Amino acid sequence: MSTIRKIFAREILDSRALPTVEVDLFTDKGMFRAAVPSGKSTGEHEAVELRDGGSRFLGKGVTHAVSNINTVIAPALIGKSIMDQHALDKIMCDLDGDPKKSKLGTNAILPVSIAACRAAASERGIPLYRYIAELSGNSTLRLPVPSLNVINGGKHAGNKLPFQEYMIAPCVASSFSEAIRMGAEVYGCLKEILKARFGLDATNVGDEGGFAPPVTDVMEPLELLVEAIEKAGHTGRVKICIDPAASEFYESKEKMYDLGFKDTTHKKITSEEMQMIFEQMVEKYPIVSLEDTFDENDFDAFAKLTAVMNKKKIQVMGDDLLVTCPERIRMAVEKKSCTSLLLKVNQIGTVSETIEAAKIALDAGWSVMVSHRSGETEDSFIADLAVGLGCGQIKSGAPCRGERTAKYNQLIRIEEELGKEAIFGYEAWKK
Ligand code: 2PG
Ligand code: MG
Repeated sequence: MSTIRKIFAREILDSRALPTVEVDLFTDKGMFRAAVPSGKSTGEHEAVELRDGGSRFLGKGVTHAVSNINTVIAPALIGKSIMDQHALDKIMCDLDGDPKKSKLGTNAILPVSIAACRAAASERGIPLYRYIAELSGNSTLRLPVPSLNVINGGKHAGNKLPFQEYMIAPCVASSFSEAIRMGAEVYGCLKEILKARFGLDATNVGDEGGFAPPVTDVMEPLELLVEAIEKAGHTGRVKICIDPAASEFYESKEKMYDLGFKDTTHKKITSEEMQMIFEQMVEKYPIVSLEDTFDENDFDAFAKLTAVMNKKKIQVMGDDLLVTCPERIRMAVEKKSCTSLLLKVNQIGTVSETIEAAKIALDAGWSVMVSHRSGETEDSFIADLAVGLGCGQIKSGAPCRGERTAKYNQLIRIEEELGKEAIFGYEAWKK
């Protein structure tokens, strides 16, 4: 049985020119590498990402997290069997001692956890997605429906659009590669529409590779998407998902949402008015998923929306609300706040806890969407994670920019490898 021989961490760059952590983990089978992503519209309750402060990298350095791996985690894990993911993750959680991982940092623990998972898959002689399926007790490997974020706003873009993500989901496709082709075609048509309407500047892209056109009205991107879907010839087959990331413009003192928060206009509305916007949106546009529609602490507002959307079979998804945290997911199940979990590995910090969070949601009859972060690396772990969990949904940004396509391209390879065994996630989505 192979044991961990060496662990070495270094500081590398993410897709926003900010430092992040990369780890090389060695066993008898060779070297296994992993890197961590980083969010911008982060949830208040997420596990802690350690940043150095000071002037280096404008305070964003990760040398403390790197040193925690090289001097604290590595000595504790060297010599341990690679085959017990749960035990390895537990050692790291115990070394930290804080459920939010504030001592070592989630950016120190997670890359080791992921690299160990890769090493174990290699030890077993099976692909990573199959090993993840084994770890999670899942027997159905499934290629996920991609949600491609093609119009960026909120904190991810330099335009005035308050809502963060407008995604296209090519649900009605026969395979993942067909879905990606359809998504890329809509993306190309959207680019032409934006260029004709607003000029070439409007085709600049935001953090997740989506366009950042000069629009302010939250409905306008939906019009543009419907037009682009039609132009590409995919009406009825490509649906829409949105993530307003509402906590980013919630004013807790006044209990109001400021749709003019990137502007000086300040257009403040109540939670009830937000709900009305979502109800109007789903009436008029082919929306299938609504994520983070309210403030991250307002379980009740989510529950009111869920009561309406569940009847229409539109998923209400918690991201900042749930932060991939078992306790918060259980609370949302009890309060009927959502019907879907957005699953982010670095919100919780280990592979074992990520799988546990997904299982709680799936056991409650919810759907699960595996997600990237707005700051990413070339690491494609989440592609294998989505297939291994068999959850049927993933979001990894636009079909543009290498750190986004790294995940989609890995899914194309997995689909090819699975051949006839490949199942596309649309069936799971419909349920
Ligand atoms: C989100 C994510 C990813 P961030 O809100 O869903 O798209 O953004 O990584 O900035 O939290
Ligand atoms: Mg979100």
